[in-house]
Amino acid sequence: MLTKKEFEARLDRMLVEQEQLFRRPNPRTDFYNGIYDRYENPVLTAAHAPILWRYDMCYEDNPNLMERLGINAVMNSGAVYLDGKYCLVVRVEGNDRKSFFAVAESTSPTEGFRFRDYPVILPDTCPEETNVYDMRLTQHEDGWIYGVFCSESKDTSTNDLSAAIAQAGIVRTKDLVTWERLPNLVSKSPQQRNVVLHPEFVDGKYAFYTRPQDDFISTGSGGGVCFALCEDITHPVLCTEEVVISPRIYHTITEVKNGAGAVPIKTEKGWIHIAHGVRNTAAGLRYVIYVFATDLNDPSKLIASPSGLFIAPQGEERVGDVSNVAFTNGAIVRENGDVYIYYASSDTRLHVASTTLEKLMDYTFNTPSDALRSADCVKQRCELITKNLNREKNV
Ligand code: M1P
Repeated sequence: MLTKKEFEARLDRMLVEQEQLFRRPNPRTDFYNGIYDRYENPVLTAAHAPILWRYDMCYEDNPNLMERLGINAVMNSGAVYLDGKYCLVVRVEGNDRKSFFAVAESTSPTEGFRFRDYPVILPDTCPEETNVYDMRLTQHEDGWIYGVFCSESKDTSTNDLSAAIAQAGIVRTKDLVTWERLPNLVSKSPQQRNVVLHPEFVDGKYAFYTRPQDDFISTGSGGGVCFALCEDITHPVLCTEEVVISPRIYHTITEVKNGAGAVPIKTEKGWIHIAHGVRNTAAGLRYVIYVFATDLNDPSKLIASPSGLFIAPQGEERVGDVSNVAFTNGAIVRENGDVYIYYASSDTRLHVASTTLEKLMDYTFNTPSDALRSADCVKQRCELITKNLNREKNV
């Protein structure tokens, strides 16, 4: 047991060390691909979870200063710029495996994020809901900020203890403080995850990007990221068929599954989507981030599909609770064209990559599409090589 003096000294030291972590600068790395920049440190980790969330600070009740409610991971985060701050609604996972949402904010897009004192208190309207995660934040033209997230419940129709059902939960807020819960999205699919609300009305209706799936893990007959409309968000039932806009394709980065990520970004050439794709390997599933674009006037129409992956986990990012995962569900676009993509690595920590609208558009609309066969990919690469060799001759 610690003496009271030792207890106070240890607590002070933990608070000082955490303050140093909050203030740690986060310079750009030397990584270069001309598309985006990477940063030296994650923007949030489990160590950023406030001490007051984890420790009982009362000497009489906790004389060993034990961590009572540990935090296991801090990851997939929705993102909005609000009242001069970069605001992240982060998936925080306790040592008990349950996830919850918490707002972390900073005046800088790449460092200095701190959690608010309390997690988000979602209205508890679904007694069967066991777990919530991966909120996408949409600043909708109707004036609300919507949060669409995965609401997970036990599948009681089977004896399989691990069987679960994923649905799209919906909340809305004006300030990220008070949240109104709406009913879960109703679609024809038995399960839904990675659902995103489009920021504008389409044909006067709300528009959702969905990811139908037959099973909790496997998408089965689900063909990829879909698009569908909904008349009334307070009674959210899809009123059109879910049409596939970014398909799963054999021997590509989306073969096993894919899912919408950040809210699509409006550009003069089309809506840019930053999503995730999953393939299988001998070492398990590999999640990478990819990009596609849809038509400005018809967001259900795919107009650009740059080949392959946009962000893959690198170095330490490759290791964590679920290794080999890069996953995004939030990006912030500033008025000056700066773009910040918040992505998690290996279901463990949260990072940022930065680019600009100009670069993102160049990448999206000028990167060749996947030629789908080795022979055709070689042809594609040879054309590039020939072009470059001719350039050298011409210089
Ligand atoms: O573990 C990787 C990711 O797995 C899920 O994504 P998907 O539904 O596409 O398989 C999500 O649960 C996500 O939270 C997680 O990061």
